[in-house]
Amino acid sequence: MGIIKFEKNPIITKDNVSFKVNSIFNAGAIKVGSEYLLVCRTEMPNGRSSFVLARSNDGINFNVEDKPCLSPEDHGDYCKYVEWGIEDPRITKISDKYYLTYTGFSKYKPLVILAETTDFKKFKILGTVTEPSNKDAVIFPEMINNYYWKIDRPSAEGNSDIWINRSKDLIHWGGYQFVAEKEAGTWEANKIGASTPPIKTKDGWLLLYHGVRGFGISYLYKIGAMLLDLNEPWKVIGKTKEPILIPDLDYERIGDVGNVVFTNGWIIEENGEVKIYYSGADTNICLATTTIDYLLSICI
Ligand code: BMA
Repeated sequence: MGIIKFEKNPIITKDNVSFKVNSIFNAGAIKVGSEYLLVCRTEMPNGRSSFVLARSNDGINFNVEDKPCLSPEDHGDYCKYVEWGIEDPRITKISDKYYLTYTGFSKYKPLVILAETTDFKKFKILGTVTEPSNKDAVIFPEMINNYYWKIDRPSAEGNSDIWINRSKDLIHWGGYQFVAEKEAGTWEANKIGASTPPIKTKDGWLLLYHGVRGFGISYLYKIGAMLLDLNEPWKVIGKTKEPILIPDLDYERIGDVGNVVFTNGWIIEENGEVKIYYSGADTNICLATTTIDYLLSICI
């Protein structure tokens, strides 16, 4: 079946937001009962981002709430690490709680913040879970070998590769291991990073990732998929040979940052259908659909 971009994309733009924003994009996604929730990044007119919740009964038509659900000033002791904004939330459900990992941006450079919620109204800020410079963090939905696992993307002296680490309590992390690096001379030649939280399949942990290549005077952001070993999740057992989503339509090419498709949220339906919520040109929220079977077939 491939990957199908929804014909009426984008599904959310700033016209759907009742308060003043510069843009709405890069949403974390989760289904709670029969309701689809997106925690969307809104860049405010001053250029700093907050999160706003959007709700839907069909995964396509969303209502954006009339005020942000989480803002930099809600971060108590951690405010100084998010002074320039909070960005790109990923959502993982573990037992009865929802965990958000997102970028805190400040003069200290990007790092990862962890927050928990049960209702998407009140958020408990659990704190910083990386040092700078690090972003693109996703948490696995269950323990593996008695540990929680987190993938992130430290930037080390020009390297921007995917690493994994583990924790007993989601707060203290260690056991850092390398997972995947960018591939020279390809669509992911400059940087890669995890996009969506991994989901468990019969063949391994499946996740989407983004690859970046400098091209002329700009960067092209595209999306691929990879498969990690079920018991040793630092081992890549499959990876798409080509990107699965590329910026080739006007709403992906034209905007605040042109030629970008970026995702940090997907929803897997019980029948194996996959809804990928992605953003075009850092300016809107779009939908693409596929299936787990198709993604597995192109990873292996
Ligand atoms: C990344 C992040 C994303 C953004 C992407 C493309 O580094 O900052 O928020 O969507 O760049 O500009």
